Amino acid sequence: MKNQINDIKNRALGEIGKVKTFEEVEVLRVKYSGRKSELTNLLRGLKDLSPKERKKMGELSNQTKRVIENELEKKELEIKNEELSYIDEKEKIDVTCPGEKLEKGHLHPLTQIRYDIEEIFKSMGFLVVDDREVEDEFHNFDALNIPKNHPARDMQDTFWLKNGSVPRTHTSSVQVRFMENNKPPFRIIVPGRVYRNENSDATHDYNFHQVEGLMVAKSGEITVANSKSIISEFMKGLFGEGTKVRLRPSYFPFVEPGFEFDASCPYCKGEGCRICKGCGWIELGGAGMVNQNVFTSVGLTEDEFEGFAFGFGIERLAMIKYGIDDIRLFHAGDLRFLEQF
Ligand code: FA5
Repeated sequence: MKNQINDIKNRALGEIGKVKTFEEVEVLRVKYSGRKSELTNLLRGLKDLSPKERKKMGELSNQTKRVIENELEKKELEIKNEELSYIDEKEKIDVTCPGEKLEKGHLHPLTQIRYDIEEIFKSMGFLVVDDREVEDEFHNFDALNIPKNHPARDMQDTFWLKNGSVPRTHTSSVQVRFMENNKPPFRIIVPGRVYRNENSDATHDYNFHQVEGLMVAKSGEITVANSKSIISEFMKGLFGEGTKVRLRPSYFPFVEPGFEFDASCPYCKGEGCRICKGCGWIELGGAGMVNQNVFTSVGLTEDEFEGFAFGFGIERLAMIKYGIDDIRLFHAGDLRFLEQF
């Protein structure tokens, strides 16, 4: 029996040495120290031994059981420590390490400048409005005193849709819609996307943004001087206090008189540089006193009201503000460009 007990002990210790998980330890506990273990079975034969031998074997088996149980407990502790040091290693936080930089997106430069423009005009009491991008011929052309077959239509190359609609060529169409539904006095700006059937180059795109404006009141209450002062305030707000504005006579069918607006170049302050092509001034958009034909086409009585309108290209304003020399960069989706804003 002594040999059998020693054999059980040696096998148990050998197997305990090899296990790696709590589950395996549990299997060995049942096998070597449980109520149905080999050792317990063997002890059933004690009754057949002499009293002296029974006592010796009893003691040896108890001692063996304790050794096996001790080994099982040691093994359990060992597995537990291994698990803890693995967790320690894996989840270790080095508080001295620099944190990971999170990539944060931001507004597109055209959206940023549009918000700036809106803020400047809102501070002068203007309302920001917009409407549909696909227009009918009446709102994009006819109501703006651009009759059919009039050469003025060629000034704005148009994408014509099969059903006769047009992706708006300017946001003046929204001003027509606004006047149809609102009686003067009012002052509005219309920032929005426009479309023109033309080739793109460094300063032209076929899809760009405009901010057009309209201020209307009773006849005699608004003059060209008002328009110059509002537009000067806008330019100073956008490009800085020192910015000067000049008007040049020009022609747009929806205004009379009409003019074009130039701002003094914010880079060379009028001295002449690469951005302003040496002339000290940058052409930014058109303006003028609203032609009375426009008022009558939206149902307002001729000569009852007067007002001024203006229209600028938002990309062009952004190019000047940020010193960008190619308009196509705005829509190219190149992160190296966009991340600079
Ligand atoms: C107009 O669209 C007029 N509706 C503006 C206006 C309103 C004049 C009220 C008078 C009174 P124009 O076609 O010039 O005008 O366009 C206005 C501005 O849009 C231009 O000065 C320019 O800044 C910008 N622009 C015009 N064409 C393009 C283009 N292809 N790409 C980028 N910007 C353009």
